[in-house]
Amino acid sequence: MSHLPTFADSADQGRLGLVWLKRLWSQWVVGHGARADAVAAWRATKVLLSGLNLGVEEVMRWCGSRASFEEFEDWVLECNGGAIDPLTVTRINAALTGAPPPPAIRERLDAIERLPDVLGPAELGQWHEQGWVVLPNAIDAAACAAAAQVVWDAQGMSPERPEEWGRFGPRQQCVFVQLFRHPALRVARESPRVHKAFAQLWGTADLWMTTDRVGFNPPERSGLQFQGPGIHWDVSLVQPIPLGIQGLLYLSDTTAEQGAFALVPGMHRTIGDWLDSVPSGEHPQHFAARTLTMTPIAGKAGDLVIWHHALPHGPTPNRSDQPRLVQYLKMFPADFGYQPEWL
Ligand SMILES: O=C(O)CCC(=O)C(=O)O
Repeated sequence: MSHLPTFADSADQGRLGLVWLKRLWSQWVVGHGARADAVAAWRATKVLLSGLNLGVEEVMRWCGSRASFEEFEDWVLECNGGAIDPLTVTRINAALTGAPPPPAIRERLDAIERLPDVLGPAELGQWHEQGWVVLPNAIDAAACAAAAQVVWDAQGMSPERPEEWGRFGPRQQCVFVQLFRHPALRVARESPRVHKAFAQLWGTADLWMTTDRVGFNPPERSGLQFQGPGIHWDVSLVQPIPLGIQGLLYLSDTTAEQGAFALVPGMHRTIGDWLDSVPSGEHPQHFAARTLTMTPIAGKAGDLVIWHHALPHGPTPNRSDQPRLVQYLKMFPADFGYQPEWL
C-alpha cells in the first residue's frame, strides 16, 4: 500500500493570510501526487499564482530547492515588492472558499462588463467555428516596444546585432524565455481591452490573469535550429475537454514564415472524432505530429492571438531574417473546468 505524504491544511493561512498557500507549498516541495482534491488544488494553484504575480515554472523550480515555508513566503513577498495588497488577499481567499469577490473588485469587474464589446459578431463567429481569434491593438505601439525591449534584455541580445541571435539566451527554454515580472509586461496584463476580450469569450469578467513568460524565436539562419516545442496541447485530452483559453501577444510584426504561432483551426469541434481515429497503441500527441498540419497565424506587433486550448498548436521554425518576440498571457475564472487525469 502506498503512503502519500501529509500536506498542510488548506485553511492554514500562514503569515500572508492566504488560504491554500501552505497546503500547495507542502505539495510542491515533495512533488505532485494524485489526490482526491486534485481539481481544487489545481484551481487554487492557478488563482494564487495569478493573484501573487508568480509564474508556474519559477514556483516549481523554487520549490525544488525545498526551502522552508517561511522562506517561500519571503520570496513571494519579494516578488510583490515587499507587500501584498490586502484587497488581493481578500479576493484570493474569497475565490478559493467559494465566496463572491469583495465589493471594490466587483466594481472593477462591472466596469469591464459595461465596456463596449471588442470582439464583434464576425470575430465571435470565427471563435465558434475555428476556435481562435485575433484582438488587434491589444496594447499600443509604445507599450509593445517597451515589452519587446524587456525580451531583448532578458536574452542579452540586441536587434542591431544579428550575430548574437543564434546563441541560447540565459533564461531560454525552446522558444520560451523564463521572465515573468517587469513593469512593461503588466501593461497587457492590466489592459481593459484584453480583459474585455476574454470576458466576452468566457461570459464573465470575473477572471484571473496569469503571470506568464515571454518568448523569442530566432531565425534559423542565425545558426540556432528551431527548438520547438512541436505541435501539442497544454490540456488533458480526456473527453470532454472543458473550456480553456490561451493567448499570445505579438511584440514584433510577424509574417507566416517568421516563426509564427500556428494551430489547427476548428479542431475544438472535431477532436472527439479525431481521438477515435488515433491508432490503438499510438499516443495522440505522436499521431498529431505525424498527421496534422498547422496553419501559421501572422500578425502585427500588438495583436493578441487567442485560442481554445483544445486546438493543437505550437510555434513554427523561423525561416525569415528577423526574430519573433511574444508575451504569453491568459485569463480564466476561478472555477474553471479541469480534468486531472492526463491523456
Ligand atoms: O510560441 C508559440 O508560438 C507557441 C506557444 C505555445 O505553444 C504555448 O503557449 O503552448
